[in-house]
Amino acid sequence: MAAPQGYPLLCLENPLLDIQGVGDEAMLEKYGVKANDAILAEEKHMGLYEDLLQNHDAKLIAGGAAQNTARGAQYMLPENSVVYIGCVGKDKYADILKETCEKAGVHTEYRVDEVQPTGKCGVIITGHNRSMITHLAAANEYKIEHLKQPHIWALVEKAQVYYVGGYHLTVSVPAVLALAEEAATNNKPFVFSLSAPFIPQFFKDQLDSVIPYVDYLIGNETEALAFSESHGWGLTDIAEIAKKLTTLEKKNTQRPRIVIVTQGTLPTVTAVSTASGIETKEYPVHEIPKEKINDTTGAGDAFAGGFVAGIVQGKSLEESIDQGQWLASLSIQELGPSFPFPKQTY
Ligand code: 26A
Repeated sequence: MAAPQGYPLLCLENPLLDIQGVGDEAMLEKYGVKANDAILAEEKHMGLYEDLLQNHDAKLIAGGAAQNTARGAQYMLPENSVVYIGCVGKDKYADILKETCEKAGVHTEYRVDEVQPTGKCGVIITGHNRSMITHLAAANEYKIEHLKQPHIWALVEKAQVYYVGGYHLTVSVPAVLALAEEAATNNKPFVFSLSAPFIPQFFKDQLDSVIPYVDYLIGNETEALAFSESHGWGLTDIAEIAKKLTTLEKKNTQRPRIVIVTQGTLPTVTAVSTASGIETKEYPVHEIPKEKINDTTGAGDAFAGGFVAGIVQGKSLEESIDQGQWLASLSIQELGPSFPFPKQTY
């Protein structure tokens, strides 16, 4: 049952089940992937999922970048704070995703596709690297008509903050823009993640259509560099790229654009456009001892979760970033994009 008062945070993207196993160089070579890729699956990758399950003792873990972020945000917020939207199939994998969200207290409003199976992400772990190969399947069938149904749109209207993963630009730009318009028209924060270098590289036009609506743009250093390169900026300094991103067209002029670039264990860089110019800052991460790192898959999603929870709570930029870094440090001590139970408090 949907909460009658709605959910303050609404997230949209691709619900995926992660099939995660340990591989080696030979396996990466077999599928023609790099150690740290995030790509869409092609025909040559279709055997990967069975291979992971049969030969690499793969684990099934709830994934989908923004779905991880939704669970992360709910981890830090009062009950009934988050609703997540995306498209799944009619199968066991969808049941796992729904259950994981329910356990985390995230309300789901999935579109259920009758034909395609639930999307999956094959994750090949080699050391501290992870290569992600995504077969979107049902996740690719998300339709704006689902979002515009009266009972779903009512949740959109009641939401106070929106979080959309850039990965959704490969699926439904109209759905992303509908949320973006709702946010801009009503001066509600629209938070957007660049997700992966292939988004600015290969979905540049789609991305450029959404950027004017973005209040908080989150990415990591490789995504920022990919943005600079695909836009021919010739910039390689992260702070310079972040600065320039704040100057791009903005629809809602009541909010400055804020750009946040994470860099693994290096400090997080922010840029904010103010009346007196563009201000950049650096925030050190919450470093944990190397031996406590279990798996960094989803570290960025966890950061976004803690961060957006701060925005929902009306916290300052500094506090919101600190919450993101705290949640990321918890997540990398777990297997996959997960959070410790019993709950730790910030
Ligand atoms: C469209 N693509 C490629 C994707 C994804 C994705 N989530 C949505 N769309 N490719 C990988 N992921 C998710 O990223 C998380 C780690 O950050 C994986 O499911 C994984 O949980």
